[in-house]
Amino acid sequence: MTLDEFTIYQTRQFPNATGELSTLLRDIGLACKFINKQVNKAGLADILGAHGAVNVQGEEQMKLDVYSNEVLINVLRNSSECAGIASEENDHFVAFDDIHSVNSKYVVMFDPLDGSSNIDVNASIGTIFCIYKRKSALGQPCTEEDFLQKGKNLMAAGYVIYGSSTMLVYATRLGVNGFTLEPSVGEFCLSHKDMKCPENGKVYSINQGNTCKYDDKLKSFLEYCMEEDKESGRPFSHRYIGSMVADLHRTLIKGGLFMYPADSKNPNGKLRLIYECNPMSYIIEMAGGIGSTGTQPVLEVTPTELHMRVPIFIGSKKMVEKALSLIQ
Ligand code: AHM
Ligand code: MG
Repeated sequence: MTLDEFTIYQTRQFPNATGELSTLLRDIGLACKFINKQVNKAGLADILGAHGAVNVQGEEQMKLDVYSNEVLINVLRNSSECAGIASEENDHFVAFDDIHSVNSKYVVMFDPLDGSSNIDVNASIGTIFCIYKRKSALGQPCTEEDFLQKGKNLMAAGYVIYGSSTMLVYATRLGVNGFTLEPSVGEFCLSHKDMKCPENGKVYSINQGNTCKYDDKLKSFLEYCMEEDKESGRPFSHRYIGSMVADLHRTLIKGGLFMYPADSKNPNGKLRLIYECNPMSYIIEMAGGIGSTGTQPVLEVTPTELHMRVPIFIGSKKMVEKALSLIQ
């Protein structure tokens, strides 16, 4: 079943559903297929002309994250279902002001190419996105309040991982499903139905090089992760790719705990609430896991500005609960 067929099948279960969300998901999937094509060619940049160079048409070649941002914006601008976007790459949100867009119900937020520093070493990277129903009145361009909503209001969230294969994983209240790109026909096909994050896990994921900047409670939780305990299977394994999509894709499938905490230099951590933490928390929570800032559920945080950052502890329910009990 393709992504399109699956979303239409889901829509049919609800007599009042209009299919607008399905259309949006298809458009995001389309943009990600363009991005995927460029990501696959990334290693050829030096052969085809380094980024920043001028190509045969005389156009300057764009860096991949800038390219990904533009593709998503252009595809969504042409979508009949998107009133506006906010992107990690842009300082401000973009309200589409054509006649179709001002009457569209949804706004989309995204991080077009998360973990882009990993491109140079051929490690997995990803696109993260989420969709809200706008709060402002239809018929007008969308406004900032449409983007500053709590994560718990999300209609859908997802990511695309550009890895050994390319996969789109998306969540709605009906559950989480994964689609693998079949490159020869260019379709995302259902490969991981009704994904669940294992209740427990044995892998913790954090930039442990920052330990000197962590507070004592977090340091003692990390010591707990490294202590021997046969019953719980500790010491746990430590895995950290430095690409949130890749680290959380593993966590969703195999279980585990991913953390980007506050530290003495960054009191709110590094990761952005509306482009990274909210969508990932929504996906993990719809799969049965937990996403927390350490003091409250990520999905309960009221965003005060578009690029706000929050600390995050996310993954298997039992591992997050254990971490919270030791750090709070
Ligand atoms: P980016 O949005 O600039 O790519 O940064 C986000 C990335 C995440 O994918 C990853 O979890 C984190 O930054 C890694 O940061 P660090 O290198 O500080 O561990
Ligand atoms: Mg990012």
